[in-house]
Amino acid sequence: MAAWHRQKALEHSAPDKLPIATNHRGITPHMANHKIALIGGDGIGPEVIKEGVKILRSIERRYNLTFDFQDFPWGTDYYFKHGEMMPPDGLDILASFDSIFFGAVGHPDVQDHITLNGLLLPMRRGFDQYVCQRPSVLYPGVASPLKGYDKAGDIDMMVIRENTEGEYANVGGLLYQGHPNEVAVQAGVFTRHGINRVIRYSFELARRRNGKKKLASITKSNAQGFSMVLWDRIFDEIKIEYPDIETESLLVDAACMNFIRRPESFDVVVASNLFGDILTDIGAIITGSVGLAASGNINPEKTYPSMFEPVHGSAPDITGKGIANPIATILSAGMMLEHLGELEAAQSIQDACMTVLRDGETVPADLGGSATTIQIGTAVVNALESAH
Ligand code: GGG
Repeated sequence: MAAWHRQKALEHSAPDKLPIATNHRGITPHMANHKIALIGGDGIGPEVIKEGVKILRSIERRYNLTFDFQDFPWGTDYYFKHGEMMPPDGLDILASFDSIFFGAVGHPDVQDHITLNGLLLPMRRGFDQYVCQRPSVLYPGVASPLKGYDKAGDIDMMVIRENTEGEYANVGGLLYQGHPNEVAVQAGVFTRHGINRVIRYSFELARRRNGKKKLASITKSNAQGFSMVLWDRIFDEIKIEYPDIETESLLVDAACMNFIRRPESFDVVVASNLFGDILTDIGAIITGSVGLAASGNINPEKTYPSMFEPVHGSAPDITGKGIANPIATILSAGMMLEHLGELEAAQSIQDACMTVLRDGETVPADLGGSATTIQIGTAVVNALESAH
């Protein structure tokens, strides 16, 4: 494995590295057992989660840990039967788990705001997962569509998306619905508390990451003269405490151009909920495919379970064809183990994915190959097992 990657692999989630496995219930078991809620969700979600579980079962055989998985059939099929995406006590049920391993939401027959607000966003908000951490890394054996970026690590950034408020706050309403004078009001909610904590988290990450010691803050404060001016002001206040971190503040349109024009100049990037979502799609495509983009929705204090999911959605166009790339989900499982304090096991998942990508024998459809979802999962298990 390339040296850059070994250095980088374990820097994703917990602000304080935990040498011993712990969970948000404060339990530090002798032989760690982690209670994991599985929500495959919609479309290709269940297909990729199945491969993630396959890798985690292999981890159990190699490390001193076990997983108690419990499957929850929530999502749009549940909505068709019950009129809601999950039961009313869904979050209470999930609260007793150490982590949530999630696939995707979205169905062609239901408006996306219903599925998103019925399942994914309640978890992010209800469990105060205010950090959405999304690596955008050019992995070995993967081609970037950008000219001149051809070596592993040529692009290597971590985007931190504020995950509980901002443009996703779901505050607003409709007036005179269906009439010619219909009005929609959608408010963005930006609090000093919310901005402060996600920016601080990002500075801390920039400080401990083996990167360029840089943090870029992305807003649109020329047009959003209240909320994003507050964000810029808080960023300027906090940066004084981190003289070792080089900073830049960019408008989101410039940031989009620069992700393509000079992606190597970014290290850690912090942005609002919506801007972080858009920027990480660019980050995914310049590093090969959204099929490789992992993410963690993190409650850093571990008061509640965190949730790990691929960046991609339910992909109805390829659902059931068995060709979805499960690597984003498998890498998300690695981020989950890191958050749970299982650092060695997390590293081995990361290493196994890199081996498969570098070897180039089992290539998923989104990277130009013809390997099936199951074949890719099996290749990662084989890589993991042959490394031990
Ligand atoms: N696995 C991610 C997923 O299902 N995404 C669906 C989606 O629409 N997400 C919107 C968002 O994360 O903002």
